[in-house]
Amino acid sequence: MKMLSVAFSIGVLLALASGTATNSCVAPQHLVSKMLQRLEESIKRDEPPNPSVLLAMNLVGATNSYNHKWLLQKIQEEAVRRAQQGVTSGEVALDVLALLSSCQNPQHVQALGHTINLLSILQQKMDEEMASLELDGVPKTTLFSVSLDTLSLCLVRMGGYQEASVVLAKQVLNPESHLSVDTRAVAVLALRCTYGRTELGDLQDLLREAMSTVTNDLLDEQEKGDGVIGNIYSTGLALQALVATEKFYAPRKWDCAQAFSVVARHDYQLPMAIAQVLPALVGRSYLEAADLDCSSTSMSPSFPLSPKLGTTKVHQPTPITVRYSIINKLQGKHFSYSITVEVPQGSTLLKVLQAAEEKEPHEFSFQMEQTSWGLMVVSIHGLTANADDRTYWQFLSGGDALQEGVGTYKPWDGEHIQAVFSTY
Ligand code: B12
Repeated sequence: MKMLSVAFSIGVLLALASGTATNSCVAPQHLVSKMLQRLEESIKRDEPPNPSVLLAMNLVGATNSYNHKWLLQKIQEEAVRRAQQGVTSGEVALDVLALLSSCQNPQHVQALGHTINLLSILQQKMDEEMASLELDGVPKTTLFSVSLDTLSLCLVRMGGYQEASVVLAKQVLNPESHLSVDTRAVAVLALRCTYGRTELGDLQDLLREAMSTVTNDLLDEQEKGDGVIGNIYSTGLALQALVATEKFYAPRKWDCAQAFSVVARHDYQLPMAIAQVLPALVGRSYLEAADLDCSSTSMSPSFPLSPKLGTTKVHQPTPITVRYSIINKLQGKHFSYSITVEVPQGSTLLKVLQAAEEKEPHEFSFQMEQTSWGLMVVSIHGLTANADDRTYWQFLSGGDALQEGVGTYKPWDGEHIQAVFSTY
């Protein structure tokens, strides 16, 4: 059943890709199928619905499953629920992109007996981001989210996106900004949208310069990284940016085959990571979220979302020793504690944190929150990260920031992991 649905989705995908994709860069079909299947299997009825997953499925044309329908409905319900509780600008923007790509009107989101206007909420959130940028030089959340906001508002042609694009363009052009590849990539998608919607010569010049600078930097990074742009998890968004901006780095050519082969070699597991890279594999990007053809109404057979049958491992893996330190030299009463724990080989970093807490609960207590990328550590030793202060718990090994969170990173024997209270 499951294979049938995926096969059907791929059929739709290929039909769409051959009919509409303008970019010659399309990854091998088996890679796209594998990633799509993983993405569809990640949809769990007992977990919060992820708008980035729906957006990616729509962009590759995998829209005709009951799974898809279920996800859309849950995202609408969650949007209504969150509108009453409090939500960040980026969260609203991702909901808007997911709904637009499902051919739903974000101005009338109906669920749970209420109707909300997501666009007016987004507009208001964007105003708050811009006010903060003007006052403090930093947004209320992050420039990553402001880029998502700008892209969403631009796609629906709602006010505010041109001013925001000017800010984003200046930020990406400022070498002092030190923006991550992920942020620069989403900013480029937003700028590309605005570029296509403005007649103002000065604005076009600024946007062209910003897009050309960033995309050439991304291509340089790809050359330097043998196909990887930034790290393996930022590569997805970077590929989307390159898909959408060909004419801004022309006559330079993009070796998309090299980038795709890097993606093919990496065993992506996290739904978010797959959702960010998948659209680029079929020559698409978030820029096309509002241009999709939703006329097809037929449904593929549903496949039951049964839990995977667990394979119980019987052998006991050998233990490894990991040193773990927690350091706060930033706020309140400074502290620094270290501990050495034993965990089975192949354990995630989370196991190390749990073992440390079990051994010395007074020092190594910690708390986590579920997010779209999995479990994020929000508090250690009673010290809690705070978006208003822009503080967070950063994880490092040998002085380098880890590229994965505690739920997936697997420490090696003898490794020293540090959790350092930091600002972003
Ligand atoms: C902004 C950002 C942050 C900010 C979030 C601050 C904030 N209040 O907004 C800060 C600086 C705190 C952060 C921290 C980390 N991040 Co970060 N982050 C991002 C970024 C650039 C954008 C996320 C975002 O805002 N999305 C839009 C909003 C609307 O969606 P959202 O679902 O609500 O976003 C939330 C989650 O993304 C969550 N989050 C952010 N980063 C991470 C990382 C992990 C592992 C988890 C579980 C959650 C999480 O915070 C967001 C706000 O609440 C992404 C890039 C990307 N490609 O997605 C990287 C990214 C998600 N982060 C990453 C990493 C590795 C980390 C750290 C582990 C780095 C480190 N060495 O310490 C830490 C988390 C450590 C911990 N305490 O558990 C990786 C994750 C890769 C992976 N395989 O898991 C990414 C993909 C960057 C990359 N290319 O390497 N991050």
